[in-house]
Amino acid sequence: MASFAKFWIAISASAVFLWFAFLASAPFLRHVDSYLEFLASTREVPEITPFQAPYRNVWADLSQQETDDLLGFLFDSPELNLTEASQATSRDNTLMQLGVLQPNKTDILCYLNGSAGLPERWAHVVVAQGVTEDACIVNYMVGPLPPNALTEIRPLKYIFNSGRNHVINPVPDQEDLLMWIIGELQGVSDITQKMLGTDVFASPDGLDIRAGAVYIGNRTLSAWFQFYRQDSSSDAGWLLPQGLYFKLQTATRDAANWKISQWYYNGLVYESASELREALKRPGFLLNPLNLNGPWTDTEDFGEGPPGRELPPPTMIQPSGPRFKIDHQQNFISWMGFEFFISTSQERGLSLHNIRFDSDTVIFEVGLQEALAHYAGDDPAQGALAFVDTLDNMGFHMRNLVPGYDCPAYATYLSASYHNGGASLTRKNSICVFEYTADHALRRHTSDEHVSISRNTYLVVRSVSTMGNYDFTIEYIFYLDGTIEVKLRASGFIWAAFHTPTLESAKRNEYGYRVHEALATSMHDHVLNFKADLDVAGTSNTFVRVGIQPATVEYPWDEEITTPRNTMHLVERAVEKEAGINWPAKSGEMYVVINDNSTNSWGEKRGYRITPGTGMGNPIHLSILNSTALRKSAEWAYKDLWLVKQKDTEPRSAEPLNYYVPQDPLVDFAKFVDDEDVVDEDLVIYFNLGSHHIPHSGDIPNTLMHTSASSVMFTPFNFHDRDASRRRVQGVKLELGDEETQARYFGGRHLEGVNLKETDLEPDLLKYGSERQIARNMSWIYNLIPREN
Ligand SMILES: *[C@@H]1O[C@H](CO)[C@@H](O)[C@H](O)[C@H]1NC(C)=O
Ligand SMILES: *[C@@H]1O[C@H](CO)[C@@H](O)[C@H](O)[C@H]1NC(C)=O
Ligand SMILES: *[C@@H]1O[C@H](CO)[C@@H](O)[C@H](O)[C@H]1NC(C)=O
Ligand SMILES: *[C@@H]1O[C@H](CO)[C@@H](O)[C@H](O)[C@H]1NC(C)=O
Ligand SMILES: *[C@@H]1O[C@H](CO)[C@@H](O)[C@H](O)[C@H]1NC(C)=O
Ligand SMILES: *[C@@H]1O[C@H](CO)[C@@H](O)[C@H](O)[C@H]1NC(C)=O
Ligand SMILES: *[C@@H]1O[C@H](CO)[C@@H](O)[C@H](O)[C@H]1NC(C)=O
Ligand SMILES: [Cu+2]
Repeated sequence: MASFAKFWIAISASAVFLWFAFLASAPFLRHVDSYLEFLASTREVPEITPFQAPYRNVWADLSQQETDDLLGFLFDSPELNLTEASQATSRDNTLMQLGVLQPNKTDILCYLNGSAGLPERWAHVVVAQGVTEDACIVNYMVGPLPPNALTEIRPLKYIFNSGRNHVINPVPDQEDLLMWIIGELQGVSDITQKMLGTDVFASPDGLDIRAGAVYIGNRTLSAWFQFYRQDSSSDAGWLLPQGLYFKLQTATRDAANWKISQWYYNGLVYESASELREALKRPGFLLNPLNLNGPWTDTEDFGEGPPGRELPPPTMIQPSGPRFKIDHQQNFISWMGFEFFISTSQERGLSLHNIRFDSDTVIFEVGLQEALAHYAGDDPAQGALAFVDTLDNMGFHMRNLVPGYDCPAYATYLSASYHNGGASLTRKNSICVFEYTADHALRRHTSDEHVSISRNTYLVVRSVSTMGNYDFTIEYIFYLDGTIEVKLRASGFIWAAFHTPTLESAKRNEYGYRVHEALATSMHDHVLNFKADLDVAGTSNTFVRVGIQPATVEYPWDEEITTPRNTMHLVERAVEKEAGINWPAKSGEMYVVINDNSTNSWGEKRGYRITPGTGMGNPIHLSILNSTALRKSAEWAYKDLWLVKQKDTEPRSAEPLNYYVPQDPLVDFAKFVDDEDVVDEDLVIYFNLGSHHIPHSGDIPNTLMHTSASSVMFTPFNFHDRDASRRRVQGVKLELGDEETQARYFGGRHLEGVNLKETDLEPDLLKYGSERQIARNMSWIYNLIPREN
């Protein structure tokens, strides 16, 4: 095995990661890479008067103390029979991950209205069970958190409508399997040399393998793999697929039952390596061009550009510090009448809780549930790819944000900590919070006497999850009128396809476009599911569709016209049963969640409208019907939004481990929508963000964010007596007329106390060329650091 160990290192960390992005089960093999962070950016804003949340953050993930106490308890449990990750083999039981088990909403509401104390703290514990012959991944609930005489370990079932708390682990012995594959590929290096010009053992830029079509059966696994070039010179390995594929089949944990069964090249399937080898010897065997790396994959151009590129662009400043307040202990934020809590989960990233506006409840919980990318193509990789990214932990991969680029330099940066793979780790600066003033007004009006304009300033809470090739920027935006926007932007490297020029589908551009010598794009849908538990002025809500419809009406004042008047009107109807709903065609309807028992001063029911926001058109749902890859594991992907009744037993639409049991998922979202009444009920809206991504030459090297953005907005609708931004905006009213123009500022203005150096507004970039600046200590460190208390 010693020589294998060398190959193991030679095959590169990325090969290991990419493969396990699909088949992740051993956390120690997860993507702990050497991405760097900009420590110098840490910006703890000193609080002059400590700001305190009115309640405890009952949604917060486990603290270090809670984690330590819990670990002690778990490792003492004979039932779990855990082995420390550092000493474990795949035949032991190991702790995959730990996180808080969110308290039930019922208990939280009682705490918030004072009728009960703090909800009990429980943990959600995921164990990779390798001791038994049937390796499983098992979910437990453990609580009340130790130290507590009552702490117990229970199978966690109530949040899974399958009634099960475990899945069979399809690749329990990953390391053995990878070694085995490497051994097999060693035996065919003559083929890879001849067809791809190198082999998996070549250093530095040999071949990588990445899984495409994966079929998980009852203790069986079958997966097509594609060869990629490794890439030591840039980050662009994703753009270097090669045209050769092989199929791995395993049954049981015994290597005697593992085999490489088929090969695929140039549209043809070969039943074995020797069949392919024979074919290669035949005269006239067509070898396609190789897809080789070069400057074309570089994301940066450090060379010359158009005139002006070297000058500083405009930049925002925050002259008097943040205007929002944060309770850093409780992750509670208050800004301009908004109040909310933040929590992080290593699977799903950021969630916001108990969002109130001027003390009215608006959204009890909003957060990501799952991120799906579903591809199409006619090869065995692209043709069956479906990533569900919570499986590889969207929160854990919320990377360090770069001040001045990801968020304004003046933003407040927050960190998040997780327990994963036997260690407590902190992602520094993985969340940013800042105010920004848009380049356009929120409102304006000019008359003969006056012109009055209000600034559009909003608050952003942002994070970026980098899931292998792709970076998802997810943000929550708060506007001065009470609007809340959830926005997604995607960037990074596309998961590209090998361009096989002889195939008819390639000639027709059926799945994408040729973007380099031997590279094609492949169409895919990004569908990211979010939960929005709306509590519009309380929990008793109704979803109303307000149609904007043509009508023919006779009016008594219309005597001159002999036929009735063609016009339009509003037609309101409540949705009475749980349902999946698409955005209306031609924006012909408004969707409003109202509170039947709460009216404004004009007697109108108070509501919040749900509408596509500021992205590229309406957010999408999955184009594929009844996806073969997903089976029943992601039923939320098939409509734009869903309206269901809130239940403590249905806290999440998706579950990462669904990936392993697509036919019989732990959480089958379809079962949430079971015809229950939803009038005057506690409603939950699940909605999708995303896009049909049809990459073209402009996606090389990276996808751009302005065309990948999608958004949903929750905006007050008869919620107030008039526009609620009026009393919190800044603006100016100018008196017009013959006399000298007089300016009256409302909401404050920058007259005094703002002393900026010229260079604060326009930094002298020439300075950055000098030795002195280059010598500045930028303190780059690994982006994963041991958790601090
Ligand atoms: C506990 O796990 C070890 C391996 O880590 C195994 O040898 C032992 O049989 C297990 N004990 C029980 C009771 O399952
Ligand atoms: C939530 O409520 C369910 C019953 O609906 C119960 O089984 C479960 O233990 C509760 N969860 C927590 C964390 O208290
Ligand atoms: C507090 O909220 C709970 C859950 O909504 C409700 O059942 C209870 O009646 C409320 N109690 C008070 C005192 O408002
Ligand atoms: C899965 O296979 C095992 C034997 O390997 C068998 O005992 C079990 O019944 C099978 N389960 C299903 C659902 O087919
Ligand atoms: C809301 O109003 C309806 C009638 O409009 C009434 O039947 C119901 O009890 C009210 N609900 C609450 C929570 O006040
Ligand atoms: C989805 O596809 C599967 C497999 O082809 C089939 O068994 C099932 O009936 C289909 N379901 C629907 C709703 O079409
Ligand atoms: C740079 O800063 C880091 C942390 O602030 C410190 O540990 C390190 O020694 C510094 N390096 C130099 C060369 O000053
Ligand atoms: Cu994409």
